[in-house]
Amino acid sequence: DAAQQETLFQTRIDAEEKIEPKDWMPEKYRQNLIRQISQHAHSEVIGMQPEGNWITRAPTLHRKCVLLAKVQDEGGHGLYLYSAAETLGITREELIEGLHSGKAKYASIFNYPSLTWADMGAIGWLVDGAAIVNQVSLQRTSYGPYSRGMVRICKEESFHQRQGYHIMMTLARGSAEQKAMAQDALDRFWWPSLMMFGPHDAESAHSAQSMKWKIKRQSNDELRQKFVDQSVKQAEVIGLTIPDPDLKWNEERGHYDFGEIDWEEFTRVINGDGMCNRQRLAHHIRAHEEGQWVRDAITAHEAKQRERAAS
Ligand code: FAQ
Repeated sequence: DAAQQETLFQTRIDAEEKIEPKDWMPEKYRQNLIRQISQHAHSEVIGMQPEGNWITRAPTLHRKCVLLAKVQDEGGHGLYLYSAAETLGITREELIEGLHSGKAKYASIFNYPSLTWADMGAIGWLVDGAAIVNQVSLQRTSYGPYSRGMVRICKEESFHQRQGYHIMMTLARGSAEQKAMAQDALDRFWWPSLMMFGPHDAESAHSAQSMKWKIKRQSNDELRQKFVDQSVKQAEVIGLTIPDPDLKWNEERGHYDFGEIDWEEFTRVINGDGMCNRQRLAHHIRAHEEGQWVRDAITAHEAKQRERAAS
């Protein structure tokens, strides 16, 4: 019966077995995974916009090639993740509909504008940096297709992080104006990057169950702390200052203490009222509508192939 199946399922999870698409799973496990993976996929795809904004204005041909490749990678990550979500019995159309209707979320960070070239540095360094900390942990998630997707995504993401850090390093070593531009990007992206890890553990609606099912392997606060600890040294090396007067090494804890996130801003942005929420969604809807003829052409081509194979 159902209770027995649930116990057996938890035994498999506790034994570190991966759950595969055709295995029995509790309905809430399935729904929670669809929510998290779809949010993750939408983030990758919406995340192409802030950087896409700078491809035509990259300062050198080399930087342009790198940025172009990076943005394409994010689109690819979105596709792996949509495929992983589809193995749970939801269609691509339903997933996109969830994004367009506002039912499904995507990472709050992509609702902040990219104002200068230095933002390409800050996004790669901090946003991809935060994404990696989270995704390295998710490589061990209990759902097989998600876990395997994360392994590949992490490899690409670490290159993204380094290209961003390299932009910041170059600007920080440049003229006074360039260094100021890098500092300004850090000032604007620091706090939103910390918000990427989600609410405090005590406030996190899904954490307890997701940790039990090993969908999540480390908590929001644990991962955020890890990110802060690694970023402090990286900022020091390039001579930039993290905009947090409360940031201080805590010998006893063996970690940096840091200031409180503006949770009112966080709530506002995840509920649709950030600086760029409307623009990001409108852009996605327009691109999706403009791409309808491609989907129609593929469907027509497939139908023709099937017809030919049958005759
Ligand atoms: N933004 O109970 P929790 C990338 C939502 S990296 C928006 O703690 P959970 C790469 C949460 O979904 C970014 N919504 O939830 C890239 C839930 O929503 P509900 C993508 C947020 O799931 C780099 C509610 O609040 N990475 O794209 C945020 O246990 C550069 C309650 O929160 C991932 O998605 C937020 N920051 O923990 C691309 C990683 N935080 O139920 C381009 C996978 C929370 O109300 C350029 N996801 N929410 O609909 C996760 O690890 C988890 O879902 C967390 C949240 C940790 C994000």
